[in-house]
Amino acid sequence: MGRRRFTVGLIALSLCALPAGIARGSVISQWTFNSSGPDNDPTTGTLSPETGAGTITTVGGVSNSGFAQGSSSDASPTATGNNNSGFETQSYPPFDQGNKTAGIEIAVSTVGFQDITLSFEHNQFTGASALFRVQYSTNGTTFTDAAGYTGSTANTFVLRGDDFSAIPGLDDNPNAKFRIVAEFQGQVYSGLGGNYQNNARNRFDLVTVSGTPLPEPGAIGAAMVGLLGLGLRIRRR
Ligand SMILES: [Ca+2]
Ligand SMILES: [Ca+2]
Repeated sequence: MGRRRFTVGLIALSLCALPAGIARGSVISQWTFNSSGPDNDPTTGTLSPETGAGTITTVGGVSNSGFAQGSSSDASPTATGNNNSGFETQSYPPFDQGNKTAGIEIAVSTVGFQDITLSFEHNQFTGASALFRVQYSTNGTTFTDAAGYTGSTANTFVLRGDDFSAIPGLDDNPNAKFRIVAEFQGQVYSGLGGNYQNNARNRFDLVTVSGTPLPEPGAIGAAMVGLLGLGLRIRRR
């Protein structure tokens, strides 16, 4: 292959690859809760995201109960050894009060992304509310119900989440927030087993907000200039 043909081919290949790369969903922010400096101790962890930026806080009177063994699905390098943490919460309200108010809140700017998804692993302990509800907010203050789910097995991490690609208000939004809250349908306790215990724990791991990068005309132009420059450098060799 001649040098010029190689150069043109390289540029064409790169340009072809660009839209596919932009169309691929990617992680905006992810919490593994693992200590960033592995210490072989799951009871020490962090509420700082391992990837991206954002905050996780408890809401509705729920207490932060620290960190404990995380999900076996956590494949992060920081989970190696015995450093795989999950985030534990308790002190949920009585089942006839505070419906869909208590749980955790996740704030992540989705600026530059569309087709937002939230996924997480949830371990509901015996005595915890079986029902939980995902909620989202486009303004950071008012929340709208999204997917609900009912746990059936206590003390086991289960993958949960929702797809917000039909909610354009969450796209490219610095105020995007999500909540995962206990739901008491009809103010009746629906539990995983035994009696409701507001001190029953709910543990979370791998809280992940993903999206599809928005195509930026300026960035594509800059990429093209860069690729042309690369082609010229190769030609000069
Ligand atoms: Ca973890
Ligand atoms: Ca640790």
